[in-house]
Amino acid sequence: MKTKFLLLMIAIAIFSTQCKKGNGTGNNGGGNDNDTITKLDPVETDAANTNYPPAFSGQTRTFGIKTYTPLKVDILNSTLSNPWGIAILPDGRLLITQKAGTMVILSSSGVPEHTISGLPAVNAGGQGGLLDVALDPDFSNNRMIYWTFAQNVSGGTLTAVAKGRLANSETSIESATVIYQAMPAYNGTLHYGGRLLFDNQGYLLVSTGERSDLATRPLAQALNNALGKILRITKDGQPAPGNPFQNTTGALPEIYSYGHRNVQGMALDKLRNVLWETEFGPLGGDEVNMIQPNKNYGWPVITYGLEYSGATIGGGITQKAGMEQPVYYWDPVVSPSGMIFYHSDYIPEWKDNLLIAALSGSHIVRLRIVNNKIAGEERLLTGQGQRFRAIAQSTNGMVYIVTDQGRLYRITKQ
Ligand SMILES: [Ca+2]
Repeated sequence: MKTKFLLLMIAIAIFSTQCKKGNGTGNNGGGNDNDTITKLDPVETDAANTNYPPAFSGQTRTFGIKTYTPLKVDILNSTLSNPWGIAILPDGRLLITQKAGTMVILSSSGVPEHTISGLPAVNAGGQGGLLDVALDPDFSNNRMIYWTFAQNVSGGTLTAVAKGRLANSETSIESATVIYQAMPAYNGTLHYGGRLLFDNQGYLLVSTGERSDLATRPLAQALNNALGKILRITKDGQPAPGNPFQNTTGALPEIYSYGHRNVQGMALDKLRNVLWETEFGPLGGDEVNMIQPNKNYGWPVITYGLEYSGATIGGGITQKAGMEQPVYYWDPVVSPSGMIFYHSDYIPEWKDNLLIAALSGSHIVRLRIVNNKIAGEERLLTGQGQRFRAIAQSTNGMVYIVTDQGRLYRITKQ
């Protein structure tokens, strides 16, 4: 009898372990054969713009998922002016960039405290302006911050990276210095990319765009320029050690990956050291990519989108040897902007998921990841009528979001 009881307990223990594995919320690494999540209808119900077939099952319009944790959504502030990027200070307050060229500091409950002006001049036309901001990994000691912006230079504009020290008064940046310029300049105000974050080695990852026009598009495929790339640089703007093309003749040594259109979302899965990226497609074909150094992400040779006229792009192909497939794509587009890889246990259902701020989609995308594929999509904050621009997570797992209309949202648990 005792033996039977013991065996039963062991069986329960094993079953319990298996269930935990099967319910893995993110699980980039291990297997996940017991996928017990409730699979709903795909969230997208509108007609696609193209009839391109996906490269694999689940690459677009995966099944829908739902968050069951009761959430509380607060609008903490409605007076921001075209906010673009968010960094959360070590004390939980928010440092937010505004497109026209200022930063603001708000309390963790959204009360404005300081406005920071006097930054190097930005070109705020079109999609330009003051873009993203990132804190130095050693910010608590050195108060250094890094930001991206559209800069006027000879020959047009470009995506630039600057750094400086946040003054103790929190009303200015001391010793502001431009550390990197993504060349060549171009006379236009579209597709600057501009997302900025630190990798696990303490180097800056910077995204750029290909400046949109037919004339500049092919530069995304060439390694002799910084357009349509993800770049990896030191805090002084130099190519980071270990970059993939540092020994390639004619290639810029700061290039990390290439063949991108307009990358406005980057997020690091710090635990597994995986870089996730979103980029805007044309008519259809917004992408989520898992970025590996030296890889070619295809634009403008392969794409799941069309020209806005409806014409095909390039040869009208979606796959080519030597070019990476997006992990996921949207048609019609949602305009994916800022993104986080949600690390916290605070909202357990979201752990190891991607949360993406969608502009034209007017919602927050939640993507569940299983074995480096997307397995489940949810739309959050629908019906708000907002263009969601940037998203950040506090160390305790609360989520902050800003919109083009000037709102600051916070998501907590009820
Ligand atoms: Ca691509």
